Parts: sequence; C-alpha cells; structure tokens
Amino acid sequence: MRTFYNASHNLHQGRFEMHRGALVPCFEVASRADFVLAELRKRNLGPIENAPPATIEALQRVHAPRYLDFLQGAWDEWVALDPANAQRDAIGSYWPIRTFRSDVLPANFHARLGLFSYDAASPLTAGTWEAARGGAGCTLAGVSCLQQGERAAFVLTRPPGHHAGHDFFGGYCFINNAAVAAQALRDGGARRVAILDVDYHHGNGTQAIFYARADVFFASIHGDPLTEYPYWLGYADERGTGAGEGCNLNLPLPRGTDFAGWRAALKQALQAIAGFGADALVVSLGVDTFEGDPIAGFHLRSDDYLRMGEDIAAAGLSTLFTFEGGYAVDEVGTNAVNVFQGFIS
Ligand code: Q9C
Ligand code: ZN
Repeated sequence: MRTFYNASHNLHQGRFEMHRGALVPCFEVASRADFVLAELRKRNLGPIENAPPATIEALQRVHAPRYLDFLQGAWDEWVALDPANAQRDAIGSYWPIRTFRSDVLPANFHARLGLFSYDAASPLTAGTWEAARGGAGCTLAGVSCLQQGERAAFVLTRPPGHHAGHDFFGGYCFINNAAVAAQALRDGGARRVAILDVDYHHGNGTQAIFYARADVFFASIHGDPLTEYPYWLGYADERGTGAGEGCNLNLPLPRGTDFAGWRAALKQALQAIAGFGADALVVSLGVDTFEGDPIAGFHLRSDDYLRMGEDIAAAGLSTLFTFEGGYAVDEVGTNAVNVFQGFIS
C-alpha cells in the first residue's frame, strides 16, 4: 500500500491549547506522524512518497474562499499586530454565537479569528497553512492513486482534518482532508463515495460539509457527544437533510466502550455503506479509540486495530485512509499501521 507523507507537517507545531481554563501543551504534536512513519518503514508496508501542496482551487472545492484567504494570511496579520506575537500562537478569544452576524467580514483580526473557529484548542501557528495545504496535496495524490486502480492508499499527514468545516477550524483541524478526498473522487467520476469516520471524536466538519448531499454518505462511530467533544453534533438522530436525508449515520457509543461493542457499530456502519452502493471509501482514521489515549474514553487494544483493518477490507471498496487523531504518542504508530496490516492481510 502506498503512503503519501506530508513532509511539511512539522511546520505546524502548536505550543498550547486552552483546556478548561488553563493553557496546556498541545496533545496534537508533530512526533505523532514521525511514529507512524517509523512504523510503516519498519514493517515495510510499501512506498512512502511526497506530493506537491494542494492549489487554492482544489481547496475551494470544499472550503469557502474567504476562509481560505483568512487561513493563508492569518499568521502575518497576527504578527503585524504585535511583533511579540511571533512567539505565541493565535487562538481566538471571541466567537459569534447565535444572534450575531456571520455575513459581515470584520476588519478586526480577532473577530475574524473567532468567526472562522469554534474552540480555543486549535492554535494557528506560523506554518499551519503550509502544513495543512501540504496535507491536502498528499490527499489528492492518494486519490489519484485510487483513480489509477490501486486498492488502497494512506495519507500520512497532520494537522488532522475531520473537525474542519466549510468555513471553520477547530478540534486541531484546519483543512478537511477526508472531505477533499471525497470531493476529488466525485470530481474524478466516482458516482457515490462513502466516508467512514472511526476517530474517537465525531467528524462534525465532514458531516456538515456533506449533510445535504445524496452523493456522499457519511458514517461515524464516536464517543457520545452528550459527554464527549465536539458536544454539539454527532447524535444518532442526525440523518442528513433534503436530498441528503438518510445519507448520514451517527453511531455514538458511551465512554468505556471496548472493541466488542465498537466492532458491532463498525459492522452496522459497513452494512449501511454497502447499502448505499459506494464506488470508493474514504476512512478518517483516528486511533484515539485506543485504551491509553489521554483525551478519549474507549478501550481498544493494539491488536484490535488488526481486526478493524480486516473488517474494513471486507467491504471490498477501493479505500483511502486519512490520518486523524490518536494522542497516545508511543503507540500511535503501532495502532495505525496495524489497521493497514489487517487491511492487506
Ligand atoms: N478533554 C481530533 O482527534 N479537545 N481532534 C478535547 C477533551 C479537543 C480532537 C478535550 C479534541 C479534538 C482530530
Ligand atoms: Zn479524535
């Protein structure tokens, strides 16, 4: 299986995230990708390649122009406000909740930072834009691979993507790689695409992007948003809207769920995807379902990821894996690569 590795990922290295009133060191660290890369090499899973960054035009297939403009220029604006800002990351302080306007684009930088984000856990850094664009480029290279008839490919990138929406970032995500992939597959001629999101957290950005569409099915298995981030989306009654009605499947599970319970939900998701009749599958692969994850609550063990890969392979679809969460850094390589090992076995 070919891997497209975003060599620019380490341009994004957030320092601190706001966590319940305190700035704490970021959980989403650069070494996560390094551990996965090392494990891929160790197990000789296939070629590891680079790809050029995505063009703005390609990103606009999923994201709003004014959002992309903001992301591209944000760091320079931030530093222009105060040269001392070069030593600290940009994090929002003000957000337009219900009754505020979002049609007006404020001149004030902080107001735009709040307009285009929804949490204080996703620091925007000097290299965030380049890193995120690089990841989207790898995603498009992975899509090309599938279009050339390969069974599967892996996009090894960070920052992750599934929390990023049409015009917002959050949950450590800026550009939604899974959405970029699904859209590129559609643009390349796939009639129906399914996205399976196995990250511990609900893929609210991906869901929102495709919520009214009948051509992209979104299925997600995640911690119940009643207690788990992102809290305001990911409930079972969200089934899509308009033409997209019935094309969204959320399978929230309680904290403490082990692999037996998780695997039953996977079976259900894969059955729904089979019923949808997809031409291709995009998997948002987060391994923060691991029992040792510091910010999540499921109890999957390393061997369980082998079974996960086998089950996903049994769907028989050409499959693109994009790397999402997973914060137990020492095990993130083992767990992610176990999925591929199971998939190709
Ligand atoms: N105590 C991804 O896995 N903070 N993002 C949650 C929980 C945000 C996770 C805090 C978690 C975002 C891609
Ligand atoms: Zn996650």
